[in-house]
Amino acid sequence: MSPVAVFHLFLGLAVVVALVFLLVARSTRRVQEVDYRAAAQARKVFFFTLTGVLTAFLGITLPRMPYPREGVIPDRVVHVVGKQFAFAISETPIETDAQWEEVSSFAPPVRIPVGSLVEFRVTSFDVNHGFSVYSPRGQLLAQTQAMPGYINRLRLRVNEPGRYTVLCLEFCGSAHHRMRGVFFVE
Ligand SMILES: [Cu+2]
Repeated sequence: MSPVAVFHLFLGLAVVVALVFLLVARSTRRVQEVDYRAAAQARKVFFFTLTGVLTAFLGITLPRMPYPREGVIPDRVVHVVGKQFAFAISETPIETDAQWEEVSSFAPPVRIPVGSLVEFRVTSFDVNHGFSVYSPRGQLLAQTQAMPGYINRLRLRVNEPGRYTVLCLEFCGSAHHRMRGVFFVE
């Protein structure tokens, strides 16, 4: 689903929620007899339905978590370091500010064979950043935090060839909106 479609879906749902609130607010103007037994019954049905729906969602989504699993070896390891206001993305570790400068400003973008399972090892040299990967069609595929002092591992199988964009999803300062990176899948 494209980001614009998601935004429209959100707008539609927001209108529905606002209408429900309005209806409830209006309904409180009239005094009504309340059947407490029926209300308790409805609450029970609501509780069990909600629990069922949430359990089903957990069952469907938990196995798709993009975190490393025992015994699965990634095809490629890509090192990512965020720093105000760019990402350095490289297949060799980035350990110093000089290396970060070199990689983020001059190194050619990383190229990954299509279909690879990539493990991104993500960290930051200054403040918290958000590391998010967008497909060539602009879909948000996965994201994790880039945190100073930690290496967060994010795994992603890249099945679509093209130019992938990395954006920062954590407000990190004045030029946060310009903070981006790129890699290619081919
Ligand atoms: Cu940022």
